[in-house]
Amino acid sequence: MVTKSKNKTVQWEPADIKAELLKKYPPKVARKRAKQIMINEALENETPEITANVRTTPGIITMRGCTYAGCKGVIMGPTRDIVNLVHGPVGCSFYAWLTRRNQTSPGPDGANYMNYCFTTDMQEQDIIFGGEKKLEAAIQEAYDLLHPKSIGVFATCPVGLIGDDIHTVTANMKKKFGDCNVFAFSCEGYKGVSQSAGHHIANNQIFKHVMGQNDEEKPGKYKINLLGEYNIGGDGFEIDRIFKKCGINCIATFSGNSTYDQFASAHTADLNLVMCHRSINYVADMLETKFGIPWIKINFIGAKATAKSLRKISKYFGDQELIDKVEAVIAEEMPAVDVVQADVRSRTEGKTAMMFVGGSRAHHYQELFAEMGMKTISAGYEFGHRDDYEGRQVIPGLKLDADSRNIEQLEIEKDETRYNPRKSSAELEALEEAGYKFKHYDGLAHDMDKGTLIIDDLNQYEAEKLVEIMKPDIFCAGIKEKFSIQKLGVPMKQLHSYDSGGPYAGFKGAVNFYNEIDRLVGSRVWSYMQAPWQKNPQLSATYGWE
Ligand code: CFM
Repeated sequence: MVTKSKNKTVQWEPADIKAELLKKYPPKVARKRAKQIMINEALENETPEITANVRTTPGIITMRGCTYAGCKGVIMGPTRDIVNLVHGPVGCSFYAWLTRRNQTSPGPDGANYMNYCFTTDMQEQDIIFGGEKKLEAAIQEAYDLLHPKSIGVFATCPVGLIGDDIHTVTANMKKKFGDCNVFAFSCEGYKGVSQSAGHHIANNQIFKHVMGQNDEEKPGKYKINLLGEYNIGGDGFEIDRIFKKCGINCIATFSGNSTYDQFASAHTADLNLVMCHRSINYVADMLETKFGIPWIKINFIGAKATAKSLRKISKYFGDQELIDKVEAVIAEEMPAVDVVQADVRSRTEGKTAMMFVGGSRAHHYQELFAEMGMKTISAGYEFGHRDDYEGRQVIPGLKLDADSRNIEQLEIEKDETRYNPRKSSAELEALEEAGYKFKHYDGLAHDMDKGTLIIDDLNQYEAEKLVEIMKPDIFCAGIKEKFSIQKLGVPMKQLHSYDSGGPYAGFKGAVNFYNEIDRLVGSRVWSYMQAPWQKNPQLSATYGWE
């Protein structure tokens, strides 16, 4: 394949690159990694299989985080009025506190505990004699100080190792208080192979302990929940702005800018929108089984994707008033987007991008780059599962290994009194016949070109190799990768934290993104990264084993 950008023509064959990435590994590791590096090719009507959601080989510097990070940081971090109490050493507590850029706007009650770091500060003596008493005292202290609606307790690795019974402690405290929902998460860092297990543990507990607690009808005609949107860099604020303009009522967001009451009322919505498929798709399934709420996949990253998603929502409700309103909003928002898009495109057209982010973003952001005329030549997830790569049709055939068995699968049944199908089966069928897709996600491979490289759980070594060989115009990942990539002379954009930028969702977000990427790929600063002695070495040497 040949990729062209303004100043260079790079020739590469995907199979050669794959071989080069694997060359340095011992044979056993190379065999395993080979299955996680997929050359995207259109087989007859199907996507080639990739190995995903498996343990990282020890010794490899993975980009992944731990299960506790996925539970405490990702899913529960953005909710402002549940006290997040970490049972564990202060390092784990502090690290997971405000390190992810989810924003919030405290409501009229002002309850916002996100600015506090709550921890039991476990010491050696607690590890030896047990930490349950200390945990009980910490819950009591948080309750006395703040009188929150709810307290969530998070287990770090030592808690699981010594066997503290956090669920009994929290159940007792809940009973004692009477007006505070106290519950716990067994989300020890080692519990799964990545953050993904932590998402599942968090979502299961919210489903069991909070959802369905408030039956009060919420006002509004078009009631939705937004699942898998975490308000990073204010993305959720932009999406909320658009919803409000269209007259769409968001009952609960999981979990950007959310509150306890939103979760408790989520079962009163009439449609679930799934944004980040990886972190929450099973919750949409559970809400459908228990309460009868259908779900669709949407994406608000990219202006076109936003318009498409809004049209999907209005089509579901089928009300002409909403359909017209959505069209009017799109017509009003798009011109400003188009102006900036046309301008930056004159400079960004034909440039190349790589993106390796935890889950959905490595897929969603390809839309924004495509709007700028940029091509994604390689992408992958830190912890996506096969369905995130290949599409949901592979789910029934997924093999359950020991690690996935470790994560509780809830058996959900229809709620006896509150199950209420939002559409009759005839209505659902009519929509499907008109091309509407429920519970549908094609995955990342489907949207990538033939010959691109899709790599699961990319590591530090492979990232550098890939950049050296393919020389993309921009590389997107996280803080751990940022500086090593910049040192290779390639601009780097963080797609987890947005490098303090954002929002990038919705219409206004798209404009922000175009402008920032334009500046990054157009900057010459990274070409000055080579020090004089690297260009003209006066001494050269090799290692003894080379
Ligand atoms: Fe979903 Fe996320 Fe992502 Fe994710 Fe994450 Fe994130 Fe992410 Mo960082 S929930 S999978 S666990 S879209 S924190 S907001 S950016 S790795 S790609």
